[in-house]
Amino acid sequence: MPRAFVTGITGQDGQHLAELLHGKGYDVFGMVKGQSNPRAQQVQEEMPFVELVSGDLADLPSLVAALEMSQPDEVYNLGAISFVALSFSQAELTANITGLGVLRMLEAIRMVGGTQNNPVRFYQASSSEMFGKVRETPQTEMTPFHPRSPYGCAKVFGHDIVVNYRESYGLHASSGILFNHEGPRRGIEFVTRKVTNAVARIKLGLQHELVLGNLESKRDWGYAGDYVRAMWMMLQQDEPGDYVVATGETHSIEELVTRAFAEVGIDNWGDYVRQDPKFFRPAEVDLLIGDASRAREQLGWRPEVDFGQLVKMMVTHDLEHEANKAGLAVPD
Ligand code: GDR
Repeated sequence: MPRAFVTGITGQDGQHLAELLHGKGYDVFGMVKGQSNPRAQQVQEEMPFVELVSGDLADLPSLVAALEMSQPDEVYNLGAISFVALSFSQAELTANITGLGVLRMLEAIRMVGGTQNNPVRFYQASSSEMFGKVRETPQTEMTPFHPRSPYGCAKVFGHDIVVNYRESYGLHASSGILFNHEGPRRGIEFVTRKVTNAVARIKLGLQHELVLGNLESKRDWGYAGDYVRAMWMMLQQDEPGDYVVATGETHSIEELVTRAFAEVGIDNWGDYVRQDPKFFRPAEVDLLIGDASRAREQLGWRPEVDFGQLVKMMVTHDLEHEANKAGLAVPD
């Protein structure tokens, strides 16, 4: 059985990836940090097949020990401080975990490394946030980076160090430059889930207002379940490389809000939505649209869920979830 080691197992992508790998017959090891981490317990209940291993991206010896224990064929580094807004107030922590954490993971792989005939393969979760103030549209693997947040800067370092270790030490190390990817497992702090959850609660009469930041910003949103497939595909290639993973479509926050409310039959969404400058960011990225031609042609990857299906999936999930929690019937 192949063995995979995943950091960020408690996050949205970690869970989707663990399910995918388990379905393919992998032994899945998930790294969790801290003492009695409540999210670790949740992962264990929802995905009992995952073997949890303790470790922290801030602590190289713990990464070495985790790899020695799990002896993986593939390592997926999904762990990060991933909320862009938070990175402005915790910039140093973000640089340490999201940036230097990648370097530590690569060093741990060099130390433990697998066998010469079967070296460990590495996946790094790079991000469209690296493009920031975009130099061209749509963005490809060749588009220069101009990050607009401490998070984006840390991801650029992570991306560059993967390229450097690949070129310096011949590691099978690949990066997926993933554009926004969402789903019912998305954290409530991200705009899609914040919106779909609020829409469900407003429909159920549990909430009366949705307070947002910039309604004009635009994103290329896909479904997380589709995107983890691309991660796995990258590590099955003979040669490592970098791939943009995106839908090639962009939508504004306003369009997202309109669609989500329409799903529950509310057209006058303006009556429920208020903007508050506290949700605006000190700097915003420009128009993000990804060109995933390379992933399509070399990996044979294609997204299966489009924007409309994604919003519907998330609203439907949140309606059921919130109704169950409150002991209410799910509206038709
Ligand atoms: P993003 O995701 O920063 O693109 O990073 P997020 O959903 O947080 O923001 C998307 C856009 O929505 C605007 N916005 C709001 N955002 C939040 N969170 N809350 C609000 O109330 C709100 N109102 C408007 C933001 O200004 C922004 O323009 C995500 C993360 O998953 C990263 O880790 C990942 O690398 C990138 O996607 C690709």
